[in-house]
This record gives sequence, C-alpha cells and structure tokens, in this order.
Amino acid sequence: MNITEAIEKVKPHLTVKRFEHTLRVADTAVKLAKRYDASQTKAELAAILHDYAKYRSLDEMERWIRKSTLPKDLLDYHHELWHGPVGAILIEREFGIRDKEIQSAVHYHTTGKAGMSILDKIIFLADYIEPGRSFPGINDVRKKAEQDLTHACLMASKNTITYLISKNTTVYPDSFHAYNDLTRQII
Ligand code: DGI
Ligand code: FE
Ligand code: FE
Ligand code: FE
Repeated sequence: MNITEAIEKVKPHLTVKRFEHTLRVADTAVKLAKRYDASQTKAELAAILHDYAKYRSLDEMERWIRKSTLPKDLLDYHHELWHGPVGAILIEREFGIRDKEIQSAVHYHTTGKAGMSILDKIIFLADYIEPGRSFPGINDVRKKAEQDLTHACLMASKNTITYLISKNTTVYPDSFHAYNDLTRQII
C-alpha cells in the first residue's frame, strides 16, 4: 500500500482534527527518519496508520482483543490504550499490511515498550511532538528530538507517566517498561 492509498483509506475513519493530527505526525516522522537514518517510507506509512482504530467502538475493540493474540490485560486498563494494538491487527486484516516493523510501531505508539526499534521510537515520539501538540515541557522534548532520539523518547515517556500519576490514573506496564528500558539506554 502506498502513502496516497493509505491516506485515502484512513481519512473516512477519523475526525477532521484527528486526520490533521495524523498528517502532522507523518510529517514529523519523516523528518525524524531522515535525521536518524530510518526508512522514510515506513515511517510515513506507520504514522498515517497509527490512529486508524481510534474511533472503533469499545465493543469492537474489546472483541478484537478477546479473539486475537493481543494481551488480555489491555481490558483491565483504560480503553484509550486499545486503539494502537487493535490498529496493528486491523491494518493487516483490512489492508494486508504484514510488515512487522510497521505493525509494531502502530501497536506501541501510545505506551512504548522495552526494546523499541528505531521506527517504534520515531512514531512514539512523532505522535508526542507533532506541531499541533502542547504539553508542558514539550519544547524541550522537541529540541532533544533533534539531537538524541532515545533521550527524547525518554523525556516523552517520563512526562506522560508523570501526568498519568498526577491524575491518579493507572499506568499500563509497557509504559513503565519503556521508561525503564529507555533510561538504561541513555546511561
Ligand atoms: O491517540 P493520540 O491522542 O494521538 O495519542 P496516544 O495514542 O499517544 O494517547 C492516547 C491517550 O492515552 C493519552 O491521553 C495518554 C494516554 N496514555 C498513555 N499511556 C498510558 C495512557 N493512559 C493510561 N491509562 N495508561 C498508560 O500507560
Ligand atoms: Fe494514538
Ligand atoms: Fe503518544
Ligand atoms: Fe496520534
């Protein structure tokens, strides 16, 4: 599937705002891929697809989690965490995308995980720093993203976990695994 096709397939599934976010994530991901010597094509495609499942009904996402090989513990956590893993399955079922690197980047874009590939990191970070986002401290992360992909991911991971804890929200284990692993990688 090429980029133009992917954009056309994804667009009707998203709101206008989410679609614009998706295009900005793609633009940011391509820049990061150039900077860090990753495949620009894969980065762009993964970014276009990353929120594909965002507006599926909770019922449908729950069914996919139950009947696929996805970890069942997702169902014990907030449903915001479901669209990445479910999206990774749907892009294969509906578009025939079996590229494991792209599927992984879509799967883990919200939480991260231990042992992220460069593409995983690019999508995780692009989703966080795209120019439409405004989180506290985001400009420091944007600056770090120009120098050190792993360190910038660590900053994003740390900010997200800190935010979730400040809101008394549960944190999915993969979010902690990402944080721990990224910390070990930078020291
Ligand atoms: O889909 P997007 O809005 O572009 O961004 P996203 O997929 O990165 O994040 C979706 C939401 O998930 C966001 O509000 C932060 C939240 N989130 C990230 N990690 C965790 C989490 N929520 C919970 N409960 N636990 C997590 O570990
Ligand atoms: Fe998302
Ligand atoms: Fe994210
Ligand atoms: Fe997103």
